[in-house]
Amino acid sequence: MKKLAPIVFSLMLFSSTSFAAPVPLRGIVEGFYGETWNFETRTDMMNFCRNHNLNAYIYAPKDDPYHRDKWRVPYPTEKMHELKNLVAIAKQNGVRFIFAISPGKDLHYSGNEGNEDFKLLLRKIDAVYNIGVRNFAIFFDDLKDKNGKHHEDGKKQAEFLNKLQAKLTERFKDVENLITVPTEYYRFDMLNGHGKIKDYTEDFSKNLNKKIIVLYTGNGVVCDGITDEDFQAANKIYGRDLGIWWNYPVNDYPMNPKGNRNAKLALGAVEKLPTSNVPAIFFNPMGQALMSKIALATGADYANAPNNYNAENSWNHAIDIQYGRVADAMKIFASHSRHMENSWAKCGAEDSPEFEAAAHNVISSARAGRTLLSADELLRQIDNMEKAADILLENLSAPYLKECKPQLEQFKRIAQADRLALQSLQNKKLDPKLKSLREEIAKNEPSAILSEKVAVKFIDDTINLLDVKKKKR
Ligand code: 14T
Repeated sequence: MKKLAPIVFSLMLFSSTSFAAPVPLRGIVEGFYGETWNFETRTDMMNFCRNHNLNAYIYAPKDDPYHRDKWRVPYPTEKMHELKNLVAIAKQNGVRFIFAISPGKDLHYSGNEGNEDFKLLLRKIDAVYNIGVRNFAIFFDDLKDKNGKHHEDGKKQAEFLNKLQAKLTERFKDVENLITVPTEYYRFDMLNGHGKIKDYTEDFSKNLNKKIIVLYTGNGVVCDGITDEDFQAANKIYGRDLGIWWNYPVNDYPMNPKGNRNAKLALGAVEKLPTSNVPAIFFNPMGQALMSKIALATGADYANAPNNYNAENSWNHAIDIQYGRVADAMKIFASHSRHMENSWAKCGAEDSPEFEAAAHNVISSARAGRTLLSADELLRQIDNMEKAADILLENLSAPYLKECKPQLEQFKRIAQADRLALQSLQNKKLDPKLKSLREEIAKNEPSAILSEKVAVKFIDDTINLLDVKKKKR
């Protein structure tokens, strides 16, 4: 028995994962706008990658001036030294450190200026090669003007990358193939109004060396999953299997006209990703690194076995592992902070479907003037929400609170307002404190958003239903 157990165990493991090969290149792309991660955070993330069997990290912070705006300028000595340490730490953790440059804003492709720029880019790459980097990426994303137009030439970009690829293989025997993001990097931007492939994408995809890995973000920039059909359609446009740059849990875009960047935490699982043939996937995280780890751990589960991935199980497991004795509280909080949606973005599971269901019953029975349906169930949830907020505010360590305190405090206000709303519906009379509490919530919305279409909506629905002044008009 003692000898058999490991065999049986490995057979079980094998049979449950045999149809799901891992995504070959899988990891994190530090590719968000706003304050870049610091050395300690990046070090911690390398360790996280090892623990979750992620094998790549792309260095592409939009607000590192030497990555994008000042791409021609060499890194200052101190920065170089820090990068060198980081590259070594990545290596120790079995993580490829992929260094990205975004030169598209003002890169010249031809003539003397083109030759000069090519040299400057090589100089920049050389310096990073010398500190141990063996993987490079060139990104051409976000080059649109105010009118949403770009002026890029796909053929010139592709030829530039081909030339760079050739130069790197000739010069260094140990450099891996280039990775790129085109200027039209989501499927609906690769097509014109009639579904025809646009010139830029046609030229770029046709001319680009097939060895170069191309990343895209799905049908949109931040989109509600990539079905296998969507994925095949995008691959067909490109004549190769595309890698994925997945924009979840990134939260660097405002969630409403008044909201700041980073106001809503994306604490859900990654979901709705293709089940096979993905050559590479990189998850773009939040500036809030610790809070990103729930989604990133689920992303690692996906990338290690795309075909066996279960978002719900993975999400529960990730929170259990990361939050220990406060895991139950975290699950309640996180379930109200998963769905990212604004006028152009949509990603992540709906916020608390349990609350939504109970609140729907309460509101519709109240509107019909009947005895409230599901009132006990809703009250139970509201109690748990307020308790969860208190438990987390009291027990999370300082680094965690630094990333989520405004949202936890907002969550507590929302729960308290939900309680007043439910009481008001039961008394068929608006509690005067409810409106001031709602205003307090609104005051904090620029910096803390969650459950806006669920637990906050219940407050608004209640006020709309019971506010006599509003009704009489
Ligand atoms: F490179 C790309 F694949 C990509 O996603 N680029 C940016 C990325 O750096 C950013 O973190 C992400 C989420 O905001 O989306 C891209 O940036 C955009 C794109 C837009 F169309 C930001 C705002 C937009 F309206």
